[in-house]
Amino acid sequence: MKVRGIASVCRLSHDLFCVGECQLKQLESPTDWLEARKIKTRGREEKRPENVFAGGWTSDTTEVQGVHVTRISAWPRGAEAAPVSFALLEDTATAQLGDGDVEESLSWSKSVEEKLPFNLEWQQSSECRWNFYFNLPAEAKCFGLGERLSGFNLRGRVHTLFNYGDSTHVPNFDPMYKSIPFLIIRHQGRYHGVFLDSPARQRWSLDVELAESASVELLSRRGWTLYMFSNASLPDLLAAYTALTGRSKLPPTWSLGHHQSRWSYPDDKTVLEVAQEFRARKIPCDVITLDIDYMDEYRVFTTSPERFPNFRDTVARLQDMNFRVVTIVDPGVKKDAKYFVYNDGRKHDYFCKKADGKPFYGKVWPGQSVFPDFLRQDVRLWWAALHGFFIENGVNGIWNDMNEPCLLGQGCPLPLEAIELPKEHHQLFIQHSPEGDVGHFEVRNLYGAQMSRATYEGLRALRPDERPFVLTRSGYAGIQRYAAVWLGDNMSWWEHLAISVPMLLNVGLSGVPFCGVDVGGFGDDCSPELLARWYAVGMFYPFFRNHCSKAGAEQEPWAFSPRVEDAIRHFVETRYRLLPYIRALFWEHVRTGAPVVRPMIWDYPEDHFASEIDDQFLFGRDILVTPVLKRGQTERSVYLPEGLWHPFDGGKALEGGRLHKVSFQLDDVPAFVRDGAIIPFVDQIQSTDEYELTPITFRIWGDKAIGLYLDDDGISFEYEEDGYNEWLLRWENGEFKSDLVNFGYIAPQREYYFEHAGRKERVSLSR
Ligand code: MIG
Repeated sequence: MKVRGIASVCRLSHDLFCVGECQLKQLESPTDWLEARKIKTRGREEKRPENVFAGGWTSDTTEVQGVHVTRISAWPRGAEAAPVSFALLEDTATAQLGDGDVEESLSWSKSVEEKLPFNLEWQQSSECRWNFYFNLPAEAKCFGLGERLSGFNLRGRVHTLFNYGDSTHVPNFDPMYKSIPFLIIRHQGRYHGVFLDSPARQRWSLDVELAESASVELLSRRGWTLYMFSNASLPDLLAAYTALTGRSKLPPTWSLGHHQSRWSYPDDKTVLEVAQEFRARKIPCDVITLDIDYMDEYRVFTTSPERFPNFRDTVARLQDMNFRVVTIVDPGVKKDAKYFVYNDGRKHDYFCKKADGKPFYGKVWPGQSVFPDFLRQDVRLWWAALHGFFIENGVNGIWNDMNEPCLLGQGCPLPLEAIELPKEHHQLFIQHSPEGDVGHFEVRNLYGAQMSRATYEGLRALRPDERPFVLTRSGYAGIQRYAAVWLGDNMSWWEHLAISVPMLLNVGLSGVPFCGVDVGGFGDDCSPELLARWYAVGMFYPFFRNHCSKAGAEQEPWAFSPRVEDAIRHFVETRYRLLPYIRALFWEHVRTGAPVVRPMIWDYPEDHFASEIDDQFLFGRDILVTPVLKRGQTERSVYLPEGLWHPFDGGKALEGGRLHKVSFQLDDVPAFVRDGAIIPFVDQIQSTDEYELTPITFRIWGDKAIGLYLDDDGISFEYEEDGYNEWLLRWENGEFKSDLVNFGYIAPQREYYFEHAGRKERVSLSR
């Protein structure tokens, strides 16, 4: 076997990229790139390429949250260390606007471990390519890796991590909007994690050849750091990973409500009508989202003088109806000599330039546009400050889109079959990393995350007493510190309803708790049945938003028949009634890094049968969601783990540890409650503005039960300074008891009740 030498490699990359960055060779998408790759690698699968590594490396270990972690950093010849990480809490490059984010430094001790778990080995096989190899025993399963268009177990295919936005999510579509290079391996009931911290393109091949082996190919001329977490329980592994990469703050309570969006409501009149419709029909809702058409010809930080002439007034009128407003902000800044953002950014040299020093222009909604270099602290500060525009107009939250960044009419900027990293001048543009200038592809996976970071830090500085709400499409490891995520342009297809479950499970296991997909589907036309069934799942998405593309048929909750509207109302109402429970789930994330939607193995690790299931999920410990995911289906088989499970909407409890055939009508909440749970329900409200004064009932399932009730102001950061209340709830011998755990928040008075088997009584919580 002949190993490709550096010279021929350069020729290959020259062939691929010599046409200039605007015409980079593009695949006829969707291409089965595996086929393409086989041609390029034929004869190479068997034997590893030669190791040309001549740089430096270190290895050390520590314990993070009780989990053993081995860290390896490597860098090529000529460099002095691996690049500064943007994923880690500790290192997060340069100064912060608000500190308090930085956890205590870990202490690492030098070690050269003989052998890493799964016999993990690494090498460098060309000046721009690193390889990692590890064993993947037949029985092992793989999870995590962020946003993957895949069932729960990621084995058996290749996963490319190179942020890319394409709206056709067909089954063989590979690189998605986000890249989170954290893989979880379940082996013999224990969990191991591999986190390869590099924002350059990675390709994880998870035993495609069925040879019990896996590999990662990283295309980079810089170094990297790899963390190997070994032999933990799944919750401990997440605690450790999120101790390194950070956790989400508690979201503002309003952001946990129901969001309504549309690309785009054309003008202020329509937006106000939609809002009024929610109130008139009594379908709870908290947020109206404004997509790109609220802007003045897609210029970011402006509003349309024709369609939203009194923007501040419109926002205020929505707020008078107890709505919040979230506006979209894209990274592309219109090239327009009369536009202040363009001029100001140009004056300060904030936009990315090509390798020859000339400005980089890319086509997005406003036409030719320039792109801020969000890796730079000064650029982030500038971008942060621009959000003063939204604050002045009363806008509540920001939605970051197109931040891979995505250029219109362009395919993936690095062809899928490329096995070399092109030279800087073929990497779209140059960015300024802490180590100096680098080609964009070296750091591409950071672009969206650093934009959302700028946004988050801007909102936090501009409105210090409020928890920011930022939603992003693109992201990298650690994105949970700055933003909630949605999974981009799905379709109004049953297949995309079904796949949302494993996709969100893997996003959650990648450290990002606040996630969802467009309810009803983004592209194509939704049907009445699909919309109702989608709401039945969506009410359990941590981020719960109905959103739809320009071309799609209307899919507001009332778009179809009264029957469908009634079903949806029931689901949305139930979502709102569960708010105290949902808030506690985010508390749990803050404390332990746990996701909000969890695979069944989270709580039933010994249950081998449960480890395969990805059409059901746990919504916290007490609720098992078992949705109907197929057209025309009214019955499905449900696997209940050990114990007794109560149908959510009432009825006879079922015994766990086996399969059941269960029927779910269009308006049934497809879920079960664990026997032994106490779940706080708030009385029906239409908006979270009514939350804090509304009575709460602790609903009890079973003869012996426990639960948790947490309260805080739902908006400020006081909870970080002890400004919250917490009770442990118990039900024993027909008696309800509450034990105060913490009291630091003076809450407005409200009434509390418990309810058990039809008996409802008022209670007062212990002080
Ligand atoms: O090129 O802003 O994924 O949610 O509605 C499409 C318009 C740009 C893509 C987002 C979608 C949004 C749309 N955007």
